[in-house]
Amino acid sequence: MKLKIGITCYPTVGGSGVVATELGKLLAEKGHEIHFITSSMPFRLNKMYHNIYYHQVEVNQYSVFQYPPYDIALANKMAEVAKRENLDILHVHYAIPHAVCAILAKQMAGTELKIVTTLHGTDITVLGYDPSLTEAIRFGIEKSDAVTAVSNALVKQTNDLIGADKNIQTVYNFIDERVYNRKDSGHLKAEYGIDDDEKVVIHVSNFRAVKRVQDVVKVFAKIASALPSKLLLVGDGPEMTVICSLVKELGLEEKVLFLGKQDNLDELYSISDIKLLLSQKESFGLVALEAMACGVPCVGTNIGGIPEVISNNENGFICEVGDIENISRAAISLLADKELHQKFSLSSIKSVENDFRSDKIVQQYENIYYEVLNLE
Ligand code: GMT
Repeated sequence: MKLKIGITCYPTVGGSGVVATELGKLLAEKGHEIHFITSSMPFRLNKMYHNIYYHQVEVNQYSVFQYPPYDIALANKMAEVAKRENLDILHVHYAIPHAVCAILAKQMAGTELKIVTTLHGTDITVLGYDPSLTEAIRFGIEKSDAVTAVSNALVKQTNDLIGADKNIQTVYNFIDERVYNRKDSGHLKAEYGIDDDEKVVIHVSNFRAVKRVQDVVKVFAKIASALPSKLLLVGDGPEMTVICSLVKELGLEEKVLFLGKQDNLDELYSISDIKLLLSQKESFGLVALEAMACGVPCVGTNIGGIPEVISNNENGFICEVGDIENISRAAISLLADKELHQKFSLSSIKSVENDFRSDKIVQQYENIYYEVLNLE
């Protein structure tokens, strides 16, 4: 049976926005009717689909309110769309504010709408500095009809911190394998002025402090003193100024390319030899999965969901957060050993195919929808 599904996410926020949008697209390709209810057009919604609709949440600034009422405007829009379009499911990404808004919307609409909430880790990160939101997160989780989290680590962390009376199931993130595969983009390497014999190290993030981009630069300094290499820094964010200073201080200006925000990451991964994801918090690490799908082995930190994505010594290396020496050693050993690199590269692609295939993950979400609707 084809369903009418509403999806709410932060459309421009990194991984969660990407996963929510890609899921909507793939569900639409399977014949479901998809209604994005978001504050702006999801940035990956870059193609026309006859069965994808976009409902913009408008938040007005009133002089009497100190803060614009985004949550109420969203709940109102959710209720309006749910009633008018007769939605079966509202799939929201983040417990706060989205699950809480969905619960309010359901009451406003007075329909049989079912709410599925996916946790991406941000709720838990928020809780780390603002425990005053615990009750709201618990409420959002407990009142949802089904709750998923993007890794086993996040399920555990949520249970430990929130202790909600709800079974939270892991549904891993996925990539669109039609986009993320290794391509021949050798010309790019030359265009960036990277020599054939130089190894390419890549890091992609929103440059928040939790991503520890300084560690990436420090590790790269060691790699560059051992092997001819270049570092591609992709993305932008609050740490950028500090990173630029560090690159200068370490005398790496000629070896580090600041590429800013980029869309066609598959092409950049296709000229890369290794990826560094050295975060101190990461509930999944979608960027690692994207790189692995393009045959780029990753070195990641031993936190959150990263070890569920990167298998230590099989398709990459897992090291402790901030352990610059060991991370550098692991990266250099991989870059210097052609055979090992080839083995890890193929194994990365295989792991994405086996465990994170889009059709498998989309089916898991569909099963959850049918289950809450009693349509099994
Ligand atoms: O990491 C960020 O800064 C963005 C954040 C988000 O909300 O998109 O990413 C979270 O969700 C992604 C998709 O599930 C995960 O791949 C990231 O690991 C997770 N980030 C953190 O847990 C810090």
